[in-house]
Amino acid sequence: MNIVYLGIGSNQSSPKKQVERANQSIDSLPNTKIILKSSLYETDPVGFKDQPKFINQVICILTKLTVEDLLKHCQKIEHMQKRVRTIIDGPRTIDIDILLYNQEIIKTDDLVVPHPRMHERSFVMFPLKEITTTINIPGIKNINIMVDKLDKNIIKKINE
Ligand code: PH2
Ligand code: MG
Ligand code: MG
Repeated sequence: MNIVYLGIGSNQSSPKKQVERANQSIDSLPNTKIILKSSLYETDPVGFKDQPKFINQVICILTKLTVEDLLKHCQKIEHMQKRVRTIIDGPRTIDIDILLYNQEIIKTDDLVVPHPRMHERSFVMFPLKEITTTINIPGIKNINIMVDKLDKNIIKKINE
């Protein structure tokens, strides 16, 4: 079994529903179960700013899928939820990113894990901290010090 953290985001076509739908699809993947879910967060757009706020969540899954197969399944779910790729960092119905795959460092043409910008992003690190107390990101030292410097004011936990 592999222990994997996924970052989920949406800012189009009822974002909360899109995130919930992605959760259901991920939980239905072969040999895969969601074991931990963060709350949903409403977050200010990072990068390209002139777009709606996002709903973000981090989940932890146990899976027998290889990282390559998991990536293909995530892309298929994005496709099913009608994600259209226009501008970099632009609006999307759903984005599913592999943040961590065990403690492995993976660099291929299609995939870089750990996700290279995860430790700089409030919309990833605060939901992640909600579900794990002992975060280790291979290649990143002093993660707690880094997270303490991230801006908490650009994300808001949503009460269900
Ligand atoms: N994803 C991006 C770029 N900017 N900003 C927020 N708040 N949430 C995201 O999920 C997000 C983003 C690229 O994947
Ligand atoms: Mg992303
Ligand atoms: Mg992505």
